[in-house]
Amino acid sequence: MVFRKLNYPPTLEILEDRTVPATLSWDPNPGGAGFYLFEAANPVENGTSIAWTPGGLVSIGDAADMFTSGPASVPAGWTISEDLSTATGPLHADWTLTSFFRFNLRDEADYFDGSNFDRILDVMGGPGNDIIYGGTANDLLNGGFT
Ligand SMILES: [Ca+2]
Repeated sequence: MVFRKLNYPPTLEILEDRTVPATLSWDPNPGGAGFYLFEAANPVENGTSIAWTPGGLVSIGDAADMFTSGPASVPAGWTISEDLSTATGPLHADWTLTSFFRFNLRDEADYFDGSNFDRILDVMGGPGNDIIYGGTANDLLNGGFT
């Protein structure tokens, strides 16, 4: 075995932050009801809420799980607040009575409040000691699994 001396000093390369911000997207779900999908980042203790704005738009807030700004993180027609904590927009043009909002909160002890919302919620808490409040519609709430 031959060992060679390095011609350069070893260095440590700092990699970019691997935390993926939250995203919101519309899934047309061919053959079924279309739905919005909120995907939380890992590992984040979410404090997520959904409600109507006085102007009739849907507002999804999460101070812990920031949205990135830009067209890739929210559907067309939606906007993100300046502090990146809230996404606001209309129901999709293809929204039906059986359409819903799906939230994947993923790991950690998350908090979700949908108590001021009247459309179907499908909330998956994921691992962690989650607290989930549904709204007035026929929601599907899943406290989590490991
Ligand atoms: Ca969780």
